[in-house]
Amino acid sequence: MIARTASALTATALVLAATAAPALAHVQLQSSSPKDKAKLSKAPSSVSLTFSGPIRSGTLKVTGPGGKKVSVGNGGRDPRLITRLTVKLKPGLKAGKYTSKAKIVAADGHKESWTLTFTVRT
Ligand SMILES: [Cu+2]
Repeated sequence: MIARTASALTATALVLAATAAPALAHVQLQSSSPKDKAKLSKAPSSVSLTFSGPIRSGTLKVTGPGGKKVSVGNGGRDPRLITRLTVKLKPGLKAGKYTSKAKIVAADGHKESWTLTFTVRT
């Protein structure tokens, strides 16, 4: 009985491992707020990137006109959502182009990075 259960579990584990393998490929960026290359009439108060899978950790830095850093701290994984990286922005962003640089360590241990932009028109 125990042996049968064990082999059934092993078979299940093998099937799960085989089907899970593609899902464990590098995480993809699924969405972001603001969207990449967005043109906004109102300055956002935060930037977040949502991935196709869980992340272990990450940093998110946003710079604006003149290369000035406008994000508060280094950002990090959203405490409420393990697939999201987020950072708050300083209030009152001026008009101009902003660049968000994200670096993450995915749950599979792989390091990935993304660069997105948005423009504030005020
Ligand atoms: Cu990976």
